[in-house]
Amino acid sequence: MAPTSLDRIVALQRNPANIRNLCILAHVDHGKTTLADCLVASNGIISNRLAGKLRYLDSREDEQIRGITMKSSAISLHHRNGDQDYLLNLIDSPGHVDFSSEVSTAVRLCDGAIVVVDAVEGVCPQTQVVLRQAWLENIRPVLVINKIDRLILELKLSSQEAFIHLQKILEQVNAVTGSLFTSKVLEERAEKEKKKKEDEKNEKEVETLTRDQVYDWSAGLEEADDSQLYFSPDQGNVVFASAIDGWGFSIQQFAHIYSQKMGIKAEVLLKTLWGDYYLNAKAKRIMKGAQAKGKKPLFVQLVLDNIWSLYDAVVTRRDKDKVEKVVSSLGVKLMSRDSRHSDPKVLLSAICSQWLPVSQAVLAMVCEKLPSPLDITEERVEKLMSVGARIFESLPEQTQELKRAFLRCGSEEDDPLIIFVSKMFVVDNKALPKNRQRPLTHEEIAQRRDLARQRHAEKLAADQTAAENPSAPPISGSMPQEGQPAEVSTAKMESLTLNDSKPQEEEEQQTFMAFARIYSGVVKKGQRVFVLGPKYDPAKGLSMLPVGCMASDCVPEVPHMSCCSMESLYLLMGRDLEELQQVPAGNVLGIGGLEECVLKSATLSTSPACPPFIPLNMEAMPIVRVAIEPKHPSDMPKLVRGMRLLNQADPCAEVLIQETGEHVLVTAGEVHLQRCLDDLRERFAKIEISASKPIIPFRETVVRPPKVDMVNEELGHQHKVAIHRVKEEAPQGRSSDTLHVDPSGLVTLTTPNRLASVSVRAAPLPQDVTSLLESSTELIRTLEQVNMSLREGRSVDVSPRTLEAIAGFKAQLESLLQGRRWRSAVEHIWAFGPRRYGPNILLNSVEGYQRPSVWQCLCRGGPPEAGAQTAFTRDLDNSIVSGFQLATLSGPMCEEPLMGVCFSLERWDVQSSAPPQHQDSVEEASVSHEAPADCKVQGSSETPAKAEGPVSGPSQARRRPEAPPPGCYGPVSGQLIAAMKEACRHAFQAQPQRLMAAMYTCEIMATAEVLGRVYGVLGKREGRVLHEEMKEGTDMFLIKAVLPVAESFGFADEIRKRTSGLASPQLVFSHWEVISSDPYWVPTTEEEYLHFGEKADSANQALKYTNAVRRRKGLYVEGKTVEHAEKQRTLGKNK
Ligand SMILES: Nc1nc2c(ncn2[C@@H]2O[C@H](COP(=O)(O)OP(=O)(O)OP(=O)(O)O)[C@@H](O)[C@H]2O)c(=O)[nH]1
Ligand SMILES: [Mg+2]
Repeated sequence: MAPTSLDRIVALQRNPANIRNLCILAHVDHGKTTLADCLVASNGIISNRLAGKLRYLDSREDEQIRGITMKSSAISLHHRNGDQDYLLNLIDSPGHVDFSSEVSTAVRLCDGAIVVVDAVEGVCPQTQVVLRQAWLENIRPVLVINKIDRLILELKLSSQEAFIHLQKILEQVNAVTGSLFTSKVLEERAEKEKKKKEDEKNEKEVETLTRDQVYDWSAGLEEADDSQLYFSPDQGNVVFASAIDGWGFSIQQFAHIYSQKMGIKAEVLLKTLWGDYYLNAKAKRIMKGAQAKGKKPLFVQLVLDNIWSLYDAVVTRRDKDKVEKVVSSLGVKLMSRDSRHSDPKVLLSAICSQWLPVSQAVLAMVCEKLPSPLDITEERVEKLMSVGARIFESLPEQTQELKRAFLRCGSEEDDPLIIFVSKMFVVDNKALPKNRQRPLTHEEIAQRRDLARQRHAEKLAADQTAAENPSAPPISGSMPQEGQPAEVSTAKMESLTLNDSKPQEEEEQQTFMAFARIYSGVVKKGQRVFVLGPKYDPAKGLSMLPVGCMASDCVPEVPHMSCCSMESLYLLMGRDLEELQQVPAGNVLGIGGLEECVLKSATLSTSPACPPFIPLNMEAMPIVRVAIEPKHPSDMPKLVRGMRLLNQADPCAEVLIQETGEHVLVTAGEVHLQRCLDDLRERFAKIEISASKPIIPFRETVVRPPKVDMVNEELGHQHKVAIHRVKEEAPQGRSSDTLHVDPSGLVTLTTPNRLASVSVRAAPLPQDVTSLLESSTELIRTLEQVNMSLREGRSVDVSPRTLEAIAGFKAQLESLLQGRRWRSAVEHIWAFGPRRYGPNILLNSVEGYQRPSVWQCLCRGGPPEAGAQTAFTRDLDNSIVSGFQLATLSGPMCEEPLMGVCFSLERWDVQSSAPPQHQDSVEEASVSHEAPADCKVQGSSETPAKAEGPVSGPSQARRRPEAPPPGCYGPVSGQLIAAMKEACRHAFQAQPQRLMAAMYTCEIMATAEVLGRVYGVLGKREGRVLHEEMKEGTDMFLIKAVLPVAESFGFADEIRKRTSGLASPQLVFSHWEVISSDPYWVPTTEEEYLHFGEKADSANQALKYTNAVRRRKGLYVEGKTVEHAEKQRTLGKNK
């Protein structure tokens, strides 16, 4: 079949009812790209023979070498289904966890998805993730159960066993969607209740929002329609396939075949083919209860048995006669080279791909079951348009009107243009249509043929003359031919050769391309549009811009908005691009020339009323960091540029410059890191680079004092030991009367000018609270934003859903923080940190100090009344928070962020003016040399780049009443920040300190033979097996384990090597775990001396990690000196 012409595709683009935007999603290696190959082959872009082997959409070299997909790429296909022509914009996505951000970028642009599941492996971790992603984006999935051939050839299941196995897989998939659906229905139900309640409240105006509500949980589930939701072959949303052998079918096809053969109605067959029905041959009737009566189910008898016997004849027994019979009964035509081929699989796929072509089955399902761009639901549009905590109804009216444009998906001139760019990617300039070698037209071929003949004739003639007249110089081409002078012909040849070769330089360059979807309007080449950043506020834009303002006008400066023109539009065709003049609504396209105004993703529109789309749901968290430097220092500018490009081209990679000046690259995992480094070397920087060892993140925390020592003996005085150390470690030169640590761990610190003092105590938060804080960062961030607005006196519309989430979060915290120690702690939360949303808490335990609660958005009655304290103290509130933020951002052990620590401020004295003896005391205490160090906190030198930092500095200074304190100390607010920070650090050190390590979870599937080796590798790397189970119906074991990130490098490779490639783990970041050993432990008791020796020099894992981090950061590390070194060498004499 010839490839579909560009004109045809352009024509199809204009009919959105027949467009399907879809992506292929699955766990790694379940066969997405192989399936995509089959679909691409159906359009004649690659040959059927190569389908499954070529992996056409894996266009990168490393993708081909490693055999995994690393980026999502799109291709437009044409399919004729019934009497309708369809345009399918297909996006293949990667399945490896490291690249799950690429999946997010693909899912956003689609309306539907093909979820592929391996028939042997079943539902795997990433399958669940992609199903959830599809769900979150409200796109409809269909299912392909792939690799059925493995059930026959590898697992050697009988057709009956395979049927049971397939049913189980279907159940597993449906269980995942079912749980997603249930939680959604319950959520909606809760929201409805909430609305009802609010209405009632408005009427009565008595009840508060936070009151607990009692739901009838089962209600709602019964009413909700879930028939569309589940995968079921009789619904037509499941295809069984073996992409590698090129076959696939839905039960519709078999129902159709057998209704003709057996004279049973197709509808009846459709309902009974998948299920507990059997065929009563005598009565020629379909009966229920196959299992109970021990009969063969219809699906086995009519469908699977055929396939099983085909494999048996062709692959297992190689029975030529039988094959011939089958071939003739199926009406399949075979080429003799296929039937003679030594590999039976070739013959098999030749038969199967004609009998049950997988592309037919899958594409028909896609056309029938997936929605077109016109079917976009109101719910999805509202979700896309409502950024953050805002409710759709609170958007400006003009913005709300755009919803209709989304729903209409119109391509008329007056439809507003709305485009979403989900990622930027690079293409080689070579691949651009303008630089590509276009295929020769017939005339050109004829012309070339003529020229070649002519050259040949000239050469012959020249030879002849040379032979006749040996003295003449043998210049070929100098002989004028009949009717055509020689000069012309050579000139032509030169021009042809010139056309073929491109300038060297151009070949090396890259072009950025935006991966985008157009939701409304029609985009034309050269058109100017507004580029709306994620923080753009349409209300602000509309108020600042004149009415009817266009992107082509000269627009005033609006925050987070810029203008750009669409330089070029492309149809994405896998490895190729085709240039387009305009693209109507509902299509996926590539846009060139946006690299200056779009970093990773953006919303483009001709209307300033358009809101930015909600950010992508990123599943992967960048966690692996490396510092990068060029091999030759002079290449630094190239590296900086290269890293900037890489940052733009990769949705997940982060690039930053650390305080130390190092260029750091943060990636999702080892494979991703490798790809980013390759990209830097070969594409973006084109220099030799060296990368440091991965920088492993740690967290610092405190724990309850241990009850037993290292040899499990009861311990009573450990606490005191810790306090001694704090005193010893107090920085030299600090007068001890500014710092006081009492035996219970309360640290009191006075500012250098003696005007203020703070008393802080640190305590570990319960583990559940820390996990809750960690999983609620988004919510805390929203809470902080709302509080910020309230503080500034602005009112915000917060959606009831967000309010409810905040109330739920508070209730959860209250239920977790129980007991005497935490009494009314939740009410007294002052701040979260670091960065105002981290997993540490600052508590207000100052008697009599009242401040607006962090939960003030929950009480509608406005901020509570201020307490008895002076306005001056409240002005300094911010300094305390900033000090806390700084302290939690980098801890005293190795300057890593804190986690799970609660600091409670128990006393806080501030004198608003200098006491009379102030000057004297300063001199007496001789702390003046310290002041600069403390003042520094205000500047940027001690403030890590990312910290929101001492935001209060200047503003506090302005607000500060009365005379400033003596110049050498700087403003009170600044000193307070430093004092608070130091107090927190000392309070932290007064408790038993521990390091926390980042942990991966990994699921490894392995056969029984290699199980032992897998355990070996896990054990060596400090991994812990959580559970192990046998996968039903297979001889595979599924092992779930946790592994410290610090030990994970090379883990996947080692496992693969040790098991000869039979097991390959996927590492996903899961949580932080306290390393139980104390890094500062020294033997104290007699037993400990006995057990560990005087120097206790057996490996202390925590100390090893701490020292490694300190060394990397250039901090002081206590080194071991060799006390008694002896030369071990024996010097030979007279040698
Ligand atoms: N036996 C069998 N193997 C298959 C089938 N389909 C794909 N494979 C093999 O499975 C492996 C992975 O196939 P891919 O198509 O690259 O898988 P993928 O889902 O695209 O993988 P990622 O993109 O890396 O997530 C390849 O070795 C294929 O040959 C099938 O139907 N049967
Ligand atoms: Mg792939």
